[in-house]
Order: sequence, then structure tokens, then C-alpha cells
Amino acid sequence: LNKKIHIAVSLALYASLPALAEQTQLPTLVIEDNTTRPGTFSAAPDASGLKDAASLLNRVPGANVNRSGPLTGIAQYRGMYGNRVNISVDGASIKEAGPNSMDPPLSHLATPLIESLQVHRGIAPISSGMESIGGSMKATMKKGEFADPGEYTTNGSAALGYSSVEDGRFGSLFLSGANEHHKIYISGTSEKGRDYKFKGDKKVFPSRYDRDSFTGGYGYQRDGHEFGLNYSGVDTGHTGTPALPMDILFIRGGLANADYSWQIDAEHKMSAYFFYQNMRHEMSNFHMRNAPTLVADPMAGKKRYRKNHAEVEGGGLNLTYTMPLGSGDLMLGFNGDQSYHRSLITDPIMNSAFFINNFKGVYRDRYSPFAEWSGKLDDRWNAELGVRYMHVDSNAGNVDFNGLPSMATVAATRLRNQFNNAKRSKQVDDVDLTAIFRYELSSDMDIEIGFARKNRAPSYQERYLWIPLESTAGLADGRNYIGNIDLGHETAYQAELGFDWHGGDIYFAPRAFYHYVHDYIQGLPTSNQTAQMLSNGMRAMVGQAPTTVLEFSNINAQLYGVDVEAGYTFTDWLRIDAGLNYVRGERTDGGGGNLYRIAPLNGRAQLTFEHSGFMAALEGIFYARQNQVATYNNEKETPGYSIMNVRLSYEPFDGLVMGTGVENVFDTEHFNHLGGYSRVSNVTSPDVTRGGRIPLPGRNVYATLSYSW
Ligand SMILES: [Cu+2]
Repeated sequence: LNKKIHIAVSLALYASLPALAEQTQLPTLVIEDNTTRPGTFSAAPDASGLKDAASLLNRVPGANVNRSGPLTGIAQYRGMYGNRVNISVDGASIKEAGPNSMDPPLSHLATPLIESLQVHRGIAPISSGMESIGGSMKATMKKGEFADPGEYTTNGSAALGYSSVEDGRFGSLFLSGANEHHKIYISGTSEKGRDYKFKGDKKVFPSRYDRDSFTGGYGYQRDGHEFGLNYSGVDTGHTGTPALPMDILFIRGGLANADYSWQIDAEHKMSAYFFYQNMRHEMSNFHMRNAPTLVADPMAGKKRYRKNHAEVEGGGLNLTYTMPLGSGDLMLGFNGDQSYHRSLITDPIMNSAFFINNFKGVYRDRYSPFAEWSGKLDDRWNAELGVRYMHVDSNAGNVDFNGLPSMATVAATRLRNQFNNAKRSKQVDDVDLTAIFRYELSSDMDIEIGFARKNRAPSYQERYLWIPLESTAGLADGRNYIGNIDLGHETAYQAELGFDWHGGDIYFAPRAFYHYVHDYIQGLPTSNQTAQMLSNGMRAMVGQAPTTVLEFSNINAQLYGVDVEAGYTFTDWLRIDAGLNYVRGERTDGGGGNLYRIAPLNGRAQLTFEHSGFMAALEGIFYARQNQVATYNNEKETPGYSIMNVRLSYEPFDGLVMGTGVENVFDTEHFNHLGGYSRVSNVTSPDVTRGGRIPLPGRNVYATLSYSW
């Protein structure tokens, strides 16, 4: 089968996306003969006022979201999450400024400006990037189109939306002008909302959000050469992250990138890409919530104020050259990137002498050449074979602190000296391999079999967190962690079996997978008594019982499961689409146990009616109870739930779309297993108790209006 297939999906219409107008009429099977790999799932934004791009993942088979706040969604794919999932935004491997992943890569993207979010189902291609152990996702932002020869075009779109559950408002504007050779574009968005409600008028505090974004760019093409420059800026203001110990004061900064590609002839192509990123971020435990109260004399009754200033500077380079080889194409490439991190904790209210170098002088650099061949083996067999070498180099500077109480100072001094005297420069070298075969059983049925070896080097938090804190890239389990400089890197051995049946009115694509991960990184009770003592003391000062400090450690693990996408078209105007995800994550050494934060069995089904510009959809989402929980950090079980959403839209004339709908129609209270626990204390009569699971939003009535020209 030469035609490539992907599913483009959307909740409802998003008319601010003219390029996707054909695809955004709800889940549609799109047959394309572009470069998309079979099995790639592409989601487009919709009219329901989704706040962050990660929300789109809820419709992607195998994908889920670990949510710490309204704008803070960490991508999960088949039980792997955080930096195990390789995410590229317009080609850039965006780095997080926050040590607790308040700004994961997809969180910078205003949904109305996203052209598509692609997820490679199953084993991620070698060419999709470095450290794709948990899969690869690719977000593409709107950039306008070149005009046909001899013509000049201007395009634009504007959208407004309102959602009731958090009194949320958004607006977006995109403008582009182009001729055959040049194009320019500019866009802006603004989103704001208050604490969201659940079960009547109860509120999740703090969950308000505020984000503005801006994009501008230029493109040039002539005789097979294409060149582009782009800048994307984001300014996130006070935004709650109730599952973490602090909230976002701001995240500011931008991504600048340049790309060049040359179609040398019909069979040879080269591309070069460069990006630079600079973000500043502050968070605190007292601007949006109340700081914890100290209980021990002489400070009893006073508050423990904490503020954290974090920065990231990063950049990278991607080069590829594609040429024919045998019966297929060979891509040779190089990816490299660097990132520099620092994070400083202070108390600007009570104790100006206090500081902790949470992370200082930390860098993590990756260099990785790769080769990937894809092509036909015979009439029915297709193959994709890849190899990638990766070198990761990381280091951290000397750390210090000041202004801790005297008992804590003794312990912290010992930890600081241990860290500063250790050899912290670390190198990881390893090889990724993929072998993916597709067999065309019949004209409407393909089978895919894949094998891979994938690696991930430890994150900077996992190596260099020198003092017990919760800076854990968003694990949100409430535990203090300590890093382990000598951690080994993760190596996964992956196997995949998938069927893809796409008959006339029906599609059915189940996939099963098994991953064995050698040296999987997870917290285990530390044997560092100094760290444990310091943690106990710091917790006792605010009246909290001691918990075991977890040290990032290597274990062995396996993840396996099934995900399914399916649909049936009854008539031209009525169809049903459904998805089902199941994943199990287990430790295989040291007495077993379950992995942390694994989504329970979940699925969705949507019945869609579409006729002459009118669309109505009924969506049901269900999550089973999760009782296979991790014991090492006392993960809590979560009951199952189901939600019903109703969506309507109408396009009275070309380009104008009105959308409305009701989400969680029955306003029932339920909890997503990946949503974390509330870390917010000192609230008088709280609607969510500290330590309790954070409920999902209650009934939400939304309305959107968009026009594109
Ligand atoms: Cu933060």
C-alpha cells in the first residue's frame, strides 16, 4: 500500500484553522500520499477552548496527560512520561525552565495556533529525534502558505471563546501575506481563566491561569530552496499548579529558529535547522496560595515563604540528507542540542539571607548522528531500519545555601560538601536501533511488526538534586527526592505488533506492545541518613510527619498493553469513532510492584452527526478504577468514572463557525489518576483537602466564534 494513512481528529470545528477545515469536521480518516508514516496519529485543535496542547493527547491512542495545573500537562505515552517522551515543537527540542516541569514542552503552545500535533503510534522512528524511549510527538505551528505562481494572497483567522467552568476567555488572531516566493505571518493569543469549579460551586484552588503568546515569521522559497525564520514568545502569568508545592508567577521567554531545505532533485534532499531558546521562570508558595505555617519555636506561627527563580538557555542543530538507496530512501542525519539550567530558592519575605542553589551551573548536551532506511523489500513488505548513536554529556557546578536553622545547617553542609567533592561530569554513550516491518495482507489490511532498542540518559534532576526537595520534573507524589550522580542510563527493548484495517466504512487498528526497560529510573528509599534527617527536620518544622526520602535509582521494569482505534461510518452524515487504551507497568526486580502514575484502562467513543454545515457530537469518556498502584511512594488508588460531553457547531457560510457545547453534562465529581493530589494547605474550609486527589472540572458550557478568510 503506497498511500499513507493517518487519522486526523478533532472534537469539533476550529474555524481559525483554514488549512485544516477539511480535517476538523471531527474524526476523519484521511488518506494522504504525503510523507507521513503509516500509523501516525494527528490531532488538530478544536472549538472547546482547550487550554493547552497536551489536552489534545486525550484523543490520541495510547496517550494521556499527567496534569499538575491548567497549563501544565505532561505528555504520557503508554505509561512513559516526562523526558522519556521526545517532543519537538516546530523541530525544536524545547527545554523546561522549571525543575518541576511547570512548563513542559507542549505547555508553551496556545492551542488555536497549532496546525497539528502528531504522535507516532508504536515504536518512534529513529529520525524522530533523540531519547525517544517513550515515543515521539511533533507539534507544528501555523505558518501560512506560499501563494500560487503570479499570485498574491492574504489569509487570516480570528477566534474568540468562553468557557463557564472557570470563567475562561481566549482570543486569537493569525495573519499572513504571501506571494510565490515570500511569506510573512504574525499571530497573537490571550487566554485567562479563574479557579475552575466542580460539583456545583466547589473550586479547585489555585487553578486560575493567564497566558499570552506571540509568533512572527518569514519564509522564502525558490527553485527547490526553502528558508524560514520564526520567533515564538510566551508570557505566562500567575497560574496555579495545585499538584505541586508552588504556583507559577511567570514563565517568559521565547524560541527562535531558522530552517533551510533544498530539494536537490527528485530523489535528493537536504535540510538544516537551528534553534535557540531562552526562558525565565518564577514560582512561589505564597502569591497564589498560603505558605505553610511553622510550628516549632521560636518561629511558631510564622510562615515558611519560598520563591524559586529558574532559567534555561538551550539551542540545537538538526541536519539531514536524504538519497535513494536500493529500493528505498536513506536518510543520514545529525541532531545535537545543549541546555543550561539554574534554579535558586529564596525567601524574600521573612529571611533575605536564606537561599538554596537548587541547581547551579547545570548543563546537559547531546550529540547524535543517525541513519534511517525505509523502503520496499518486495511487493508486500515494507521496512524501516534505523540506527542512532548518542553521546550525552552533563555536569553541575558547586552548590551552596544559607540561612537554614542550625540543625538543618549541619545536615545541609554535609550534603553540600558531598556533592561539591564528587566527580559530577558524566558521559553516556549508547546506540538506538529500530527495525519495523509492514506487510500488506490485502488492499485494506496491513500488519506491522517492530523491534527496537532505545535509550535515555538520566535527567539533570535525577543526577544533580543534591538536597532533598520535590524538584522532580513534575512527579507530584509529595515526596522529597535526592539525586544520584552515578545513575545508569535507561535501555528499553521494545516489541510491537499492530493491525491496520481500513475498509470502506470501517477502520480498526489495534496495537499490542511489550517494553522491557533495563535500569529504569525510579525513586527508592535512600540510604543517605543525612538526607533523611534533613528532610524529617524540615517537614517537622511545618508540622508534617516524616516520609522516606526517595533517591533516584536504577531498577528493571516492563510495560505492556494494547491500544485500539476504531470507527464506523453509518451514512454520509453519521459516524462513530472510538479508542481504547490499556497499559500495565511493573517492576521486575526487587520483589516487583507497580510503576507510578500509570493510566488505568480508558476509552472514548463519539457519535457524530454532520449535515450541511451543522455538526452535533455526543462523546463518552470512561476511565476504569486504578488499583495497580506504586507502593514505594504510597500512590493512592483512584475510582473509575465516565463523562459525557455534547458538542454542536454550525457554519452558516464559508469561514464563519459558531461552536457550543456542554462538557461533563451531569456535573459529576471524578478524579483522574494522573491528576495528582492537592498540595495546598492553610485554606479555610477547602473544597479539596491537602493530600486528596484533585477533581476534574465540573459541568462546562462553552461557546466559540471563529472566522477565517
Ligand atoms: Cu516552577
